[in-house]
Amino acid sequence: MQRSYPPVSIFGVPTDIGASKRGASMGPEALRVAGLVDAIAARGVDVRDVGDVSGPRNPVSAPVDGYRHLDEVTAWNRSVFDVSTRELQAGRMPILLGGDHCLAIGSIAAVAAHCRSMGKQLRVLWLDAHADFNTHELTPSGNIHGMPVACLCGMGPTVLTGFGGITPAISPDQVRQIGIRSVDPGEKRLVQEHGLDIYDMRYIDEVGMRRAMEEALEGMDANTHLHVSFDVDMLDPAIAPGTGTRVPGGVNYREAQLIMEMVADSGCLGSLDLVEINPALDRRNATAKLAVDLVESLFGKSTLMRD
Ligand code: NNH
Ligand code: MN
Ligand code: MN
Ligand code: MN
Repeated sequence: MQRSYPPVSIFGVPTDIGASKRGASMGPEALRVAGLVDAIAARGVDVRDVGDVSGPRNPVSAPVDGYRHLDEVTAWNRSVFDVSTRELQAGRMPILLGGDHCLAIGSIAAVAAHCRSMGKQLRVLWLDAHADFNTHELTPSGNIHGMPVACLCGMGPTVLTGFGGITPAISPDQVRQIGIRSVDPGEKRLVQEHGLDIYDMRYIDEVGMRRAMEEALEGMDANTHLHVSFDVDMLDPAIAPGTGTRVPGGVNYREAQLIMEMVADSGCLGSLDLVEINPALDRRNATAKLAVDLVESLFGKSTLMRD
């Protein structure tokens, strides 16, 4: 089956404002240097790099009321929301090059608003070692990159929960999480309370990635917009060392390829975040190169058999 993809717009968001380790701000250039744009173009997709958005510098300050850098996180996400909305309205698929994962608040709020206006169903596939479901009361770090899913579900400061005009932007039943293996104690309770659909590493070990992904993609149809939010720390640190919060026991190379191939086969991919690549911690850009390989599979560079 030959799939066709809508035109794609890539934009960089060079900040590490939601993390406490510096360096994810260099992620967009690392992905460009690894050949992301040419790799997508080679799949026959109309792809344009629209450049970087700008925002405040990282003041490296301590958390206030459980939030580190709330004003700056808000400013960056406002820009992300605006660019994502502009590209979606132009009929293009936005690909966000982070940057840390707090930026998914703006990108997914934009996608959710767009889906509402188009009468589309939204499904969010959250690929991560972490659930990112902390609140300012529960967070052990104050880092807002540990809070985006909670903010999108309406639990967070009003400056971060209202981007699309409707709060909450999404509900927990639209989210599927894959690769999870580090959830903080308070966060764990909140995740259970809200019934978040989590395919953690234990589950993947037991049933295999194929079945986990079949379940995660279940119920989608031609009217579904699938947003993939890919935090590279989902991957095992042995193959993806360039990230700020490494957790052992992650997704291996073939499992990661299978995730992307199954998303490609769904035909529903509508938008993508590529976040948490930290070149300062990487080995010769290996993590960015791996992310580019995986994106090729997301755009259908899969097996010989199925094309
Ligand atoms: N759960 C931790 C926190 O909230 C770590 C979050 N770090 C991430 N999330 N990279 O994906 O501080
Ligand atoms: Mn994350
Ligand atoms: Mn993570
Ligand atoms: Mn409160």
